[in-house]
Amino acid sequence: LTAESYPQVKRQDFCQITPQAVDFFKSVVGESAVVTDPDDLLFYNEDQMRKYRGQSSLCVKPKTTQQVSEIVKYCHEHKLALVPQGGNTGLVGGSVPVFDEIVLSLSGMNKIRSFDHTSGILKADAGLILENADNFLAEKGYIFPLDLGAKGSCHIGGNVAANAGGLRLLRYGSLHGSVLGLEVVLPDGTIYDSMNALRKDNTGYDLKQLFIGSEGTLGVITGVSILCPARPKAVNIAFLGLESYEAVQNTFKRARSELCEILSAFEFMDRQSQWQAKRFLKTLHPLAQDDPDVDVPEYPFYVLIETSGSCKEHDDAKLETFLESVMEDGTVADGVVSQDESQLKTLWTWREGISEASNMDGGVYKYDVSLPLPVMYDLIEVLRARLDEHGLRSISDASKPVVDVVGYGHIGDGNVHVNVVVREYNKTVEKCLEPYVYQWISDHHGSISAEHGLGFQKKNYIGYSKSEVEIALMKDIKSKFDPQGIMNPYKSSSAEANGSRFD
Ligand code: FAD
Ligand code: 2HG
Ligand code: ZN
Repeated sequence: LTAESYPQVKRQDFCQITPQAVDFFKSVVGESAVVTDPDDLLFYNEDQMRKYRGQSSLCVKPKTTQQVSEIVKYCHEHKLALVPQGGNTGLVGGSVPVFDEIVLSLSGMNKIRSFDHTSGILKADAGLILENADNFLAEKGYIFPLDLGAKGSCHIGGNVAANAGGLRLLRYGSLHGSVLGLEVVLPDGTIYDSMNALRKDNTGYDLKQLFIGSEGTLGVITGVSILCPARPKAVNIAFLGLESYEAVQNTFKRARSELCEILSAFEFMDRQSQWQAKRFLKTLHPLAQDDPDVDVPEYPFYVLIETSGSCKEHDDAKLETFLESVMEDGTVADGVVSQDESQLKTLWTWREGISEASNMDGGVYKYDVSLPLPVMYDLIEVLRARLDEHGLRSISDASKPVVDVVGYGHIGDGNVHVNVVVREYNKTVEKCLEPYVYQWISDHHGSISAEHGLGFQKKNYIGYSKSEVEIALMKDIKSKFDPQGIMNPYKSSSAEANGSRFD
C-alpha cells in the first residue's frame, strides 16, 4: 500500500521516523519490544475488519508508564505522530495508523496492580485483556462491570478509551460511572495520575472523564482504577422468538417491571441477523427445537434476556412467572431457557457472534446508533428499501453488492447495530448509505455513535450529532492537550477529510 490508500486525506506536517528515533525507542523499551518487520507490522497496521490499513514502519511496546512517558516525550519533541493501540478490536478505524504514525501498543502493560476485597476496586495496567481481568475477579467473587464479544482480545484501557458499552451496561451503567481513576501519559509526556480511586471527590473538574471515550486523541491511558460489583451467584438466560417489533418493545417494558432488579441484559436480534449467525456458526439455532431441517425459525425478532441475582430459587421463580405471563398473552411466541453454564454460553454466542458473522461475506458497513425505541427498527427497514430502490441488495444474486442489512443490539440501552453485509466494499453502496444514514439518525434525534466512537470512519460526521458550540469546545480541548496534534491524528473532529482505503 502507498499513501494513495486514502487519496482524499492529506498527511499532516509531522516528521518522519529516523534511524535515531528507532535507536532511542530501543534504548527505552529494549530491542525485542520494537517491531519493524513489515510482516509483523501488518497486525498493528490493519484493523480487525480489514477495512482500514495504515503504513507504519514502527510499533513500540512499552512495559511501564515511565517508558510510555519517555516515548511520548520524544515524539512531542521531534513532532512524531503516534497511535495508542489496545487489542485493536475497535470498529471505526481508530486504532490503526492512517499514514506512518508510530503504533504505541499497550499489550506489554498487562499487570494487575492491586485489588481491594472489601470495596471491589481493581487497579490495573491499561493493557490488561478484559477477559483476564474478569477471570481474576471471578476468583475473588467479583465481576468486571463491562462485557463484550471481543473480551478475549480487547484491553481495559482500550475499553476506557472507547467508552465501550457492551452487554452489561443495562445493569452496571457506563464506564463514566464505574471508572474511579486513570493514569494517563499526556501528549507532552507528562504523567497525569488520578488512580487514588475515591468514589467521591468534588475538588474541581472531574478531569478523568475527558479521557473516557477520547479514542486516544488526548493521551495514552496507562492505568485504570475501576469499581467492580459482586459477581451474581445465579444467572439465567431466556432466548425468545417474537412476531413483531412492537412485541419486542412490550417485552422490554414488561421485563423491566416484572424482572426488575434481576434483569441484567436485554438484547435484540432480527431474523436476518440470526440467519447470518447461522451461516457463520453452522450449528442448530436455539429455537430450532432439535430439528436440523429448520434453518432459522420464522420469527422476525428474537430477544435474549439475562437475569443475575443472588438466589437461584428466587430468580428461577421470577423468570418462570414472567415467561408464563408473556407467552400466555401472546407477547412472546416461543422461547428456551438456559439449563446450565454451557447452554448459557451457547445462547450468548447467537448474540455475540453476529458482529463477526456480518463480516464473513467480504465486507460490512457498520452503523452503531442510538435512537428512540419506537423508531429504532425503522432505520433498518428504511435502509433495506433504499438499497432495493437502487438495485443493490440480494441474498441470492451474487452480482448484487449487498447481501442484506442485519439489525441487532442493546435495545435495553436504546442502541441498535445496523450491519450492511456486502460481498465486497463498494463505493456505490457507501454513497447510497452515507451521509443518508447519518441525516436520518439526526432527523430522528439519535446519535451516530452510541458506543463505538467516531474513529476514522465517522469523525467528519460529528455535526449530525453535536452542535457547533460543542464541536468548538472539543477542538479547544484537543488543542489545549495536544497543540501539535500528534496524538492519534486524522481521528478527532479537528482533523480533515474522511476516507476509506477502498476509495
Ligand atoms: P483498540 O481497538 O485498540 O482501540 C480503540 C480506540 O481506543 C482507538 O482509538 C485507540 O487509539 C484507543 N486506545 C486503545 N488503547 C488506548 C490506550 N491505552 N490509551 C489511549 N487510547 C487507547 N464495543 C462496544 O462498545 N460494545 C460492544 O458490545 C462491542 N462488541 C464488540 C464485539 C466485537 C466482536 C468486536 C470486534 C468489537 C466490539 N466492540 C464493542 C468494539 C470495541 O470498542 C471494543 O472491542 C473495545 O472497547 C476496544 O478495545 P481495544 O483494546 O481493542 O481498543
Ligand atoms: C455488539 O454489540 C458490538 O455486538 C459489535 O457492539 C456491533 O459489529 C457491530 O456492529
Ligand atoms: Zn454493541
